[in-house]
Amino acid sequence: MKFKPSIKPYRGAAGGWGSLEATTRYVFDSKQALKNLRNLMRVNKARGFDCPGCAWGDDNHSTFSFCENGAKAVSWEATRHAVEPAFFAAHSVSTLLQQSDYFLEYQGRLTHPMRYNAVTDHYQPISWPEALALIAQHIRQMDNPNQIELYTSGRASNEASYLYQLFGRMLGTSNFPDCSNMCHEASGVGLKQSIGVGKGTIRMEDFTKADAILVFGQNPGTNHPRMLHSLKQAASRGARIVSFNTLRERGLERFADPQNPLQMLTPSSSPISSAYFQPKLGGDMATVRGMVKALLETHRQRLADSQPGLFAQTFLDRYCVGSEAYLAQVDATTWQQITMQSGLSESQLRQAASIYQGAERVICTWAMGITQHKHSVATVREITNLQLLFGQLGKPGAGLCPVRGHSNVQGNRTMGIDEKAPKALLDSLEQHFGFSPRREAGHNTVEAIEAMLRGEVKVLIALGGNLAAAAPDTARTAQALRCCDLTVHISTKLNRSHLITGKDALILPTLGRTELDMQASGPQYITVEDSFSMVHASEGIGKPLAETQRSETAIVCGIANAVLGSEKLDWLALADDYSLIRNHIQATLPGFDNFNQRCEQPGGFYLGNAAAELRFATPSGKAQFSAAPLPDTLFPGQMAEKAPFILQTLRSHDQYNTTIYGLDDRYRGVYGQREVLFIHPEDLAALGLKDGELVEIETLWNDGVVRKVSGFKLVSYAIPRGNLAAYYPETNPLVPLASVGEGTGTPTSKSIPVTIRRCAAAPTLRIA
Ligand SMILES: Nc1nc2c(c(=O)[nH]1)N[C@H]1C(S)=C(S)[C@@H](COP(=O)(O)OP(=O)(O)OC[C@H]3O[C@@H](n4cnc5c(=O)[nH]c(N)nc54)[C@H](O)[C@@H]3O)O[C@H]1N2
Ligand SMILES: Nc1nc2c(c(=O)[nH]1)N[C@H]1C(S)=C(S)[C@@H](COP(=O)(O)OP(=O)(O)OC[C@H]3O[C@@H](n4cnc5c(=O)[nH]c(N)nc54)[C@H](O)[C@@H]3O)O[C@H]1N2
Ligand SMILES: [Mo]
Repeated sequence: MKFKPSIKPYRGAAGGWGSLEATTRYVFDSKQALKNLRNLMRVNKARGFDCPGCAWGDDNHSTFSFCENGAKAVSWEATRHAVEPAFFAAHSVSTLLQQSDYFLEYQGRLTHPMRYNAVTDHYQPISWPEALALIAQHIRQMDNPNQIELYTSGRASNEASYLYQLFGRMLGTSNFPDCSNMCHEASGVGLKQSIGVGKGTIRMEDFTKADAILVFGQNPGTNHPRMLHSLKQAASRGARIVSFNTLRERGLERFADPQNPLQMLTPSSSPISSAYFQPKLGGDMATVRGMVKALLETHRQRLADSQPGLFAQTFLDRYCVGSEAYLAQVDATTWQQITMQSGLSESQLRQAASIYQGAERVICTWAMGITQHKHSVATVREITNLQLLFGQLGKPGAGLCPVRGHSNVQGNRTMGIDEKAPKALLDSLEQHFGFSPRREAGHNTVEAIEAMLRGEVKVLIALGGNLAAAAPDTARTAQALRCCDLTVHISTKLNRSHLITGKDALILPTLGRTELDMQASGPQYITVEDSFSMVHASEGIGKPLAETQRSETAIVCGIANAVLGSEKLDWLALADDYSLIRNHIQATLPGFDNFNQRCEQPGGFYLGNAAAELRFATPSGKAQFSAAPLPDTLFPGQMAEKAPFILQTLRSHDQYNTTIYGLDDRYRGVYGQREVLFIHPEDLAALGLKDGELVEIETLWNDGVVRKVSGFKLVSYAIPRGNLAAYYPETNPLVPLASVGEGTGTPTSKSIPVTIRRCAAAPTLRIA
């Protein structure tokens, strides 16, 4: 890693030599080079483990299919560095709090269960039986079951997360805040309202058949690098790829394939996008509205000329309701509103519309640029409206594709990690296990933090993740964690959440996905579900670093057994043999028939998607157009109108959420630093500021709380005027807890009204 900070434009393509070089650097830098390579070769194969990187699917074709960022994720987990009791004896919690997120995780893997001692301010070792007994004791002291919050991060397996929610429901709560609440919640909510199922409708092979692929608010070059292969293959057979992104992202512009040696030998790279539009932050609903307005005009013109219209009329008549009301709303939306909100010109929108019109089969994909706004549900539904008008559902090469983040976040929801679980799931659990689960909705992530702040939460258990750094409003989140009587983190690596403790606190060290999971009945595999509803087995091979580490599944069973005993369910027997857990899953969830047998299938099995078969589980039984007007204001808060800038918080190339692998963001030309602020050069000039100057960023909000970070270096960038971008989690102190998406509760991490001013101070550690 280079420590000397510099900014220099990246001239290469995404994914090419630069990428392979960085990958090999990560693999060979590690003391475990050979083991890592062996692991990589098995990543995402029929046998072997599922890549703990992103939730993209597997094509099972190329023999060495891994990406640079998957390699980082695997190497990071496979480190032989250990954070042992001696480490905690040497460092107090207060001194560790002064360290960066990069430093904390870099120390290595957690090996022993540890309990915080408030008197000495150090973590001390505790045995597993004592740790589990302590959890049970705290839970028994609660006045009611809703004083517990059970957080989940999306890496947990199907088996562990199923038992985790079952434990919580048997205890009597439905408080299951999870990372998805901060991520793709809007996709789930919006799609459910429109098409009756909260998941994507396409399968991976649809990318080989699409004529056009529209990519909204997503940076696949960094966050879903294997998606670049699908995009590149599509582009090279002539499909049109249209990118809508506030920033110019290298990975969406050009791509060279590290799996394709011939291409690597030439300096050229394939263009990915045939058109690249840069809407303003939050401008995508207006963008799609503009495309539909242009298409509607052509449609009407055609009908007037006695030609067949553009829209899929038979499809609309048979499968949809509400298209008339929607088109009336499109008529009522003026070009002026559209161009103002989208930041794109009428001619750009007409160009996008004409590409759409020219394609027989269209896929729309999206990620956080769509879901982390105030009006994200409305935007997801607007994209769905467009697809419905053209009947782009229920046929090969077409459909809707929210590209998920964490590798098993979709599986977690399927397994019942859901604070608003569907009735069918609760009925089925009730019937199979013979208890009455709570029917009222529980807390999502922001509600959980608010409940902690009110002093209503006694116990927080986190199955993975790093709530302290990932959640918004860092200072308030820290205060919230400190209000708990007991915080428990089931983790692979040391992170900030371990250092901001409840009155009592435990760290429980767990195995990672790449490691051998040996239980009483022999080695175990777990299962995961990708963004394409494919469920497949994942079996680790690496030797665990310490015998004191336990699998997530075993830890969840241990907690449940300590709290609930074995009368209703023999939790420990389930931990001995995960196939028994899969039998329960099969008995209670649709689509999992012959679950254990089907795990043997290379590539796994498809869970199915009713909407993709044109069956719509909506109140009308049909796909429902949304007729929402464009929002009056795009941004949250009463002061947004006056804000000179809107800031989005996003990921660099060298990070996995709150895990910081390094300090470079190669495709954006940033090296050796993370505290940068991307800004339009004319905005710089207008403010009388220069590249490289340091600024402080302050949120404009109306609750009297000052939310400010300082020491961010200005970097001119291809970004719309009035928009800014900076990395998360450093900017999470700026996101007000109360600023959440409508109907989702998702923090509006991509639209924070801010002001900036020059500052002299060097960066200071600003977390809690
Ligand atoms: N290597 C790596 N892989 C990851 C992750 C990681 O941190 N590192 N995180 C995982 C997780 S949990 C997730 S959710 C995904 C996240 O995957 P992404 O959604 O790609 O993640 P972000 O970095 O938040 O990038 C948001 C993108 O949307 C654009 N954008 C922001 N706002 C808008 C907008 O209003 N309109 C439009 N059109 N564009 C906008 C930004 O410029 C940026 O390109 O990646 C997953 N994969
Ligand atoms: N401002 C801002 N905030 C955001 C976002 C944003 O774009 N902007 N993005 C949001 C999104 S999309 C997401 S998904 C959340 C992410 O929120 P989280 O999922 O809570 O955070 P991560 O950084 O992914 O969690 C990393 C930690 O997980 C633990 N870990 C890693 N692997 C394993 C494992 O196999 N098992 C277990 N038990 N633990 C493991 C390690 O201890 C590591 O420190 O952040 C959200 N926060
Ligand atoms: Mo995510």
